[in-house]
Amino acid sequence: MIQRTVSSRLLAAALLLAPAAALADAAQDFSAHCAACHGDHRLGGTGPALIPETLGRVRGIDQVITHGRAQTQMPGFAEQLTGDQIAELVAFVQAPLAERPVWTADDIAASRAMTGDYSPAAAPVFDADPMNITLVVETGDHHVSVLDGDTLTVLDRFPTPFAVHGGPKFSPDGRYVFIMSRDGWVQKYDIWSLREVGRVRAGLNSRNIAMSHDGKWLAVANYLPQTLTILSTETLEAAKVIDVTARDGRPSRVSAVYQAPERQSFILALKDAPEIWEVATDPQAGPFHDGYVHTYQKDGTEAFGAQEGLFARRRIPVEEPLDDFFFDPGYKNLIGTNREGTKGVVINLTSGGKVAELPLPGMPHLGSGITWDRNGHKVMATPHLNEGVLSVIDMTDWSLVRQIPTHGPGFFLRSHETSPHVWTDVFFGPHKDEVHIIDKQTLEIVKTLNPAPGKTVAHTEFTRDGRYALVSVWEDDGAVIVYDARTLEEVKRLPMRKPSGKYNVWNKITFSDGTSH
Ligand code: DHE
Repeated sequence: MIQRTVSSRLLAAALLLAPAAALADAAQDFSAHCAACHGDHRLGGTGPALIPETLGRVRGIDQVITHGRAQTQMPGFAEQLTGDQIAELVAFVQAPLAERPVWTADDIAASRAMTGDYSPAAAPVFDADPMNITLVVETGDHHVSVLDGDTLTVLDRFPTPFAVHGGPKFSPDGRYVFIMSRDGWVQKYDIWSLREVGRVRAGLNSRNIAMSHDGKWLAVANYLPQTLTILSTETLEAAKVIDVTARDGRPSRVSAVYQAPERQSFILALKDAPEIWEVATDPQAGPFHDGYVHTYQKDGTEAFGAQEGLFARRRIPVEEPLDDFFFDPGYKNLIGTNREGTKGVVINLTSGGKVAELPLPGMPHLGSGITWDRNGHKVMATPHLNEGVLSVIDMTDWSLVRQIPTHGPGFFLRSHETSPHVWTDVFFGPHKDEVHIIDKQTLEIVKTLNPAPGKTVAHTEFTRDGRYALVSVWEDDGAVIVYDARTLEEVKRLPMRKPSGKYNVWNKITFSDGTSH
C-alpha cells in the first residue's frame, strides 16, 4: 500500500516534471536550430518573431518545422528532429515569454535598413497610369504584386516582411506605399521606381498603420510593446514613441489607429482601457485639453493637463474599451464596438459624448465597413464575424435600415462610386467559396458568385474607374479573379500565392466611398 502510494507519487511527480523537461529540451532545440534566424529571445531576426502574440492565428506550425516553407529561407527539419521534438518546439514557441519584451526607440533606430542603391526615379519607370496601380498582398509566400489596373498585368513582384496584415497605406500623392507586418516591420516601397526604399521595425507585434493627412507621419499601433510609434515617412526614423498608458496608469494595447484627415489627427482606441485618443498631426494644433491628466499648478490648484502642437494627445473617455471602429465620412463621429462584439456605440469626436447605441450583435467587423448614398441618406454597412448577416445603418439618425442575411459570416465589403453593387464575401463556413453581390438601393442579393468551388474566396477591390472588380481565391495556389463590374462576368484569372487584400492607389488616396479605411 505504502509502496503503491510512493510509486503513484513518483509517477505524478514525473508527469508534472515532463512538460518542464520537454520545454527545456525544446529550448535547447530552439537555440540550436531556430535562434540564428528567429532571434535568441524568439523576437525575430531575418525570420519572424515566434511568440503567441504573432503566431496566434498561424496553423500548421509543425508542418512548417518539418517541411520548411516554400520560397522562403525556412528549411525543413525532418532530418534533424523527431516528431516529438517538433511537437515540443511547437509548444515552446506557443508559450508566452517569461518577461514582456522591450523595444525601445534605440532598438527601432538600430533595425532601420535603407536600400543602399535606391535612388528615386524622376518619373514612373512604366507606362501604366500610376493612379490605377493595384497592389495585391500575397500571403502565401509574403510578396506583393504590383498590378497595372488597365492591362491587368503584373509590373513587379517584391518580397515583404512576414505576415503582412491590414491595409497598406499610400502617401497622399500615391507614389509611396507603406506595408506593415504583424511582427512590427514597416516597409516603404516606391511605386514609381518599383523599388523598396527601406524598412524599420516599429514594434514587436503590431496592429495596423495610419498615414497623416499631410503624408509626413506614419503611426504604427502596437500590441507589443504597448506603444504608438510615429515614423517619419521620409526617413523611416521614429519621430516619437508614445507609451500607451490609460488614465489610471495601466498600459494598454492599441486596438487600431486611423487617420482623420478632416481633423488633421490620428484617432486610436485603447484595447485594454475605455479610452479613445486623438493625436494631432497638425503642428499648429491645440491646445488639446487632456481631461484626465490632472496636474497641480504652483498655487496648489488642480488644472487639466493640456497639450498642444504636433502629436498633442487628447483622451476621450468611453464606457467600454473599443475593439473595432469606423468613422462617418466627415470624421465627426466614431462608430465602435466593444470587445465582446455585442453592441455598437457612436461617439461624437468633437464633444466626446455618446450620440447613439447601435443594435450590432454578432461581432460586427467595423474595420471593413463602407458607406454609400441611398435615398438621399448616407448609409454604412458592416459584416459580422459571428453571424451570416450584413447590417445596414442610416448615418443620419443611426437607425438600423436592414439586416441582410448572407450564406455565412463575412470578412470584407467593397463598392465603388460607379458601381450599383456592394460585394461581400462569405468567409466562414460551408459557403466560404461564395461572394454575394448586393444592390445598394434595394439591399437585395442580386447574384452569388462561386468561382472556385470549395476554396475560400474573399476580399474585393475595384480599379480606379470602377470597371473591374478583383476578388481573391485565398489559397496557396490561388488567383486574383478579375470581373467586369457591370456585367459581373469573369474577365481574367491571375495566378497568385494565397492573395489576400488588394488596394487601388486612386480609391485609397481619394477615400473612395466604396472602400474601407
Ligand atoms: Fe484583419 C484589416 C483586425 C484577422 C486580413 N484587420 C484589418 C484592420 C483591423 C483588423 C483593425 C484594419 C487595419 C487597417 O487596414 O488599417 N483582423 C483584425 C482582427 O481583429 C482579426 C479578427 C484577428 C486578428 O488576428 O488580428 C483579424 N484579418 C484577419 C485575418 O485572419 C485575415 C483574414 C488574414 C490575415 O492576414 O491575418 C485578415 N485584415 C485583413 C485584411 C485587411 C485587414 C486583408 C485589410 C482590408 C482592407 O481592405 O483594407
